[in-house]
Amino acid sequence: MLNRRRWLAGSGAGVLGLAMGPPLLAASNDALMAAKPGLRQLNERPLNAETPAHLLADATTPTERLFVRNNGLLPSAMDAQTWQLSVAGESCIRPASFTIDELKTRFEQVSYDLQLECGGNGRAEFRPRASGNQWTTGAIGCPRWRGVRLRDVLDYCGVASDAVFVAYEASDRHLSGDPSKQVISRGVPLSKALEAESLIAFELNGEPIPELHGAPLRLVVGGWPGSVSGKWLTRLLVRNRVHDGPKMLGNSYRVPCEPVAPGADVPPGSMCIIESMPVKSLITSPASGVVVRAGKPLELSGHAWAGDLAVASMAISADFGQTWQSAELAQPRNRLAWQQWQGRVTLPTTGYFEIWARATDSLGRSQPMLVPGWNPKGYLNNACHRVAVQAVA
Ligand SMILES: Nc1nc2c(c(=O)[nH]1)N[C@H]1C(S)=C(S)[C@@H](COP(=O)(O)O)O[C@H]1N2
Ligand SMILES: [Mo]
Repeated sequence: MLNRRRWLAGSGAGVLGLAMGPPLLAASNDALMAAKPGLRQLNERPLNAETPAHLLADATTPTERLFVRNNGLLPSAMDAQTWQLSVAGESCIRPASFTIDELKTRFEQVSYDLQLECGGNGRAEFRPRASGNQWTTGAIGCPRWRGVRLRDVLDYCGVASDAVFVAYEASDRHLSGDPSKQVISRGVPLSKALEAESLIAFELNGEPIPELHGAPLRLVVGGWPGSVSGKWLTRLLVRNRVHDGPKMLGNSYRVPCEPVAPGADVPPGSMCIIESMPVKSLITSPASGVVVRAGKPLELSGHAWAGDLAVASMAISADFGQTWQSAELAQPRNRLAWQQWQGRVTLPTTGYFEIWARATDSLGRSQPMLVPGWNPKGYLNNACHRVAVQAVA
């Protein structure tokens, strides 16, 4: 990491460390990724990594298997003892500031499994190609978060009647090195912010949130693109207009308001902010490429999720979609947590097969087989997941 090189260069002089106290440096990429065995690193700066489907079998995603999406560089300090969260904005009646201890003692603590999916998950399949991280299927997870409700903190500070949006600011560092530039500052309409599951979180899977995932405090707003779940949260803004921070405008996390032909030029005025993520599913077992027995039952399993909605049914096919059968689908642990499904197929002959899985949401909308709705930045690809299996005698 550039930062580490700078530090090493500085420490050669011998005085920097003494003059400035202990180095408040984020760990190197190698050290951070050592805690993520099996993840596929997409780039170095910023650091991004996705999880192969067969490593996502757990109902509650372990931290070591949660994908990583950064738009900038980690903050230089992430100390839970001294961290402050301030609440302000045009429509905040009583601006305030809280330490993490104050948040923990003043407000009820709650814990939910909440799915976190990058809006660009599946981007690699768009043609013409969309720029950005070439995520395949692995920018999704559903770990357990613990924190306080965003709405309780907003109630405490008072939300004026003209409030329409709640946005976050964070302390990660811009790639340009310019300290006056924010990496990302996004938000959600007030109604989403006030949902019971929208959290200001300080724990991930029972531990303090680790550096990569937003230590020591982050927002978690399940069911919407991951980019609204601000990591390294320093400030909340109650806004009287749609938030206009970095990555709210242009093609960022926005899609054409009406469908466009692949490759079309879309004027900014015709782009709409992404809200709920669409229905989607994963096959976590078997892993793609496995060799199985022909004529013997093959157990299938995975997860399905549908943004703000629930998944109503799950179908599987082992013959390229010519016939489908329904899979068993469990209830979510809580609203906005993905649901587990299980099925079984018997491959009739030896040879190459694919298992396809298709979820349908509570409004009757199913995943498409092919990449849907081309958009300039390649968001919202919820095409069915397919895995390859080779059946042998
Ligand atoms: N401050 C800050 N928050 C952020 C980001 C970021 O770059 N900086 N990335 C966002 C995006 S695009 C996603 S998909 C999620 C990823 O969260 P994770 O790295 O914990 O998986 O964090 C969101 N929150
Ligand atoms: Mo994202």
